[in-house]
Amino acid sequence: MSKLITLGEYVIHKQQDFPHATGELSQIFGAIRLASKIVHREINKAGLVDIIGASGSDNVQGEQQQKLDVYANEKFKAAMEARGQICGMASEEEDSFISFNEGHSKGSKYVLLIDPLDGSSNIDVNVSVGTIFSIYRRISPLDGPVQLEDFLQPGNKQVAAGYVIFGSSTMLVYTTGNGVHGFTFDPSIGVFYLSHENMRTPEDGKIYSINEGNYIKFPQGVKQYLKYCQEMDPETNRPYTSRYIGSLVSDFHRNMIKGGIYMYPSYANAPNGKLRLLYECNPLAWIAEQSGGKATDGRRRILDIEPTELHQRVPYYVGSKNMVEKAEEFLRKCP
Ligand code: AHM
Ligand code: MG
Repeated sequence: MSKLITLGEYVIHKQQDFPHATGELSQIFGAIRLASKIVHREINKAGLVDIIGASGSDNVQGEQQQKLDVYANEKFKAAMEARGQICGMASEEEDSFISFNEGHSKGSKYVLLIDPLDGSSNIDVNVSVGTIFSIYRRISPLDGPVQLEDFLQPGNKQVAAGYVIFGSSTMLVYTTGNGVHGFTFDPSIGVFYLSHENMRTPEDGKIYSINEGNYIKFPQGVKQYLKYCQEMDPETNRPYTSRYIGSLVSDFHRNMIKGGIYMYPSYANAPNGKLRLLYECNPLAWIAEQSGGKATDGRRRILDIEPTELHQRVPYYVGSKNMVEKAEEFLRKCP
């Protein structure tokens, strides 16, 4: 019989795995859990109430925000600020980082980086979206204000990372460096249950995910890798299957479970691609590695890239180890 364990219980139980176990991680997860439930509720009634549609304001990347982006950002911010374990937060929806360095957050050791609602343009058409988060230990002195350098740390310094997928069911998946664990939300009682302990991704896969509409602009190596994916070779299970939702968390989650590669390469007028290193690529790269997969920018390990700015973008290849290595091979030959 399966055991009934909640996310809250599991995090407390696993607290000893956390490098600096003082109970703070479970409180931070408490905040993430609460905000996720609120966002879940809002997303699920998006078709019923007049909340969907562009809010009219642009984010720092010049893209139109949906109302639920703003809503999710506000809820995560409020939940974090109320706890006091996070001294600052950087969000894809904010121009610069926010400091909570007042009152009970003064002297707290962690910063949060978050994409509060990734793929939000999908909400209007009832397609899955996700929240992606990442937690670092601050490096500036605890008695001073939180600094930009606290947020510009390479992904290999993350102490926790995860995502929430708002799909046919809502799931929260996280790692603290001891495997990847998934929890499924039961909305009737408001609880995340442990449903996927120690998630592993297959070393080989059959799915490739990329926006092929940009084909003409892709680097030569990517074009050749795509041709490789589409060629017939029963020995290597090719041709592969093409699947692209256009919602990173959903594409990533499916590929992690089934085996596959997600790619967002550089292209003609976007030398660094589209995805953001700090809010999207690093947390998912760590989860990929922790589940046995790989994440690179085509040459370098994503987690070793030293960030220089908050909203930095990076080409992204993530998923099953052998598939990512094969794509890299094509990129090396033909950058
Ligand atoms: P967003 O953060 O503005 O939502 O953009 C990120 C999203 C990802 O979820 C998705 O994989 C990608 O953008 C899709 O981009 P495109 O439409 O160019 O394929
Ligand atoms: Mg995003």
